[in-house]
Amino acid sequence: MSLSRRKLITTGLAAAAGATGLAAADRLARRYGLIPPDSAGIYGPGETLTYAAQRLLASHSFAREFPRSMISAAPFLNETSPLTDNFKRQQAHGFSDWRLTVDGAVAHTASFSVADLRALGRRSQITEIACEEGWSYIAEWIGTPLSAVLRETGILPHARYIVYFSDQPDWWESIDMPEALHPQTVLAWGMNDADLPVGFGGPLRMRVARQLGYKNVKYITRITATDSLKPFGKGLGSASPEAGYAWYAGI
Ligand SMILES: Nc1nc2c(c(=O)[nH]1)N[C@H]1C(S)=C(S)[C@@H](COP(=O)(O)O)O[C@H]1N2
Ligand SMILES: [Mo]
Repeated sequence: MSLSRRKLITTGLAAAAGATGLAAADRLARRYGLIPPDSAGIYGPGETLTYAAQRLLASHSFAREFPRSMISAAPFLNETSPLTDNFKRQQAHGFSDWRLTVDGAVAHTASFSVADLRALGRRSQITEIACEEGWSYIAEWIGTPLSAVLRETGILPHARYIVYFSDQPDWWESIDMPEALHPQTVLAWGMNDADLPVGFGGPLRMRVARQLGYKNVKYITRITATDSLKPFGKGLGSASPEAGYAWYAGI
């Protein structure tokens, strides 16, 4: 989309929201296919406006990267749900049996060990992760770009979202293809020049640098490409809208 066209639509969205309310913005966003999967609830029109405006204005933007001197000394260890028995078994084997399954709208289903992923590609970036509850920290994340994994499996033209699942059954999220293919979206296996600690999601964590903490699911075991989020959970795109948080959590 050209910049002038993007500007026109964005201006239209803002004007529509101001003049006739969010419903008009919603109709406009709908016409351009900028509808997030959680658009039907009470906050739906607001979510649509945020997502549509962000996608039009900032789809080529990068999360801020920091100098090494700004890495947080002792980042707060967020409490997570209990680790499963399966996880503890794998941990006892140094995660050598950990597998990431990639399936759905891909040219061929595949399964990767963490070593396989390391061999596929590496990106390191110093970024800030922020929880919706207010705290944040800066760390270096090292991982394989999700785009490199999807290049390996091939991705079918109708794929619109990547859904990703944790070994912790309550944790799953999804992102759209622009976010999935963004260079700062990585499957992280390292942090601050060491293996990613279990407390921070090791052995494998989705690091979506441009979105809030909860999109950064820990203990990733499966990703699936899909044209629709309706079949997953309550059909709202991820666990977060089911709990009252926005599916699109851009920062
Ligand atoms: N599997 C799993 N992933 C998760 C969580 C969790 O409890 N389990 N918490 C999420 C939330 S709400 C935040 S803010 C970040 C916290 O990341 P941190 O522990 O690196 O600070 O992880 C996210 N990913
Ligand atoms: Mo969070």
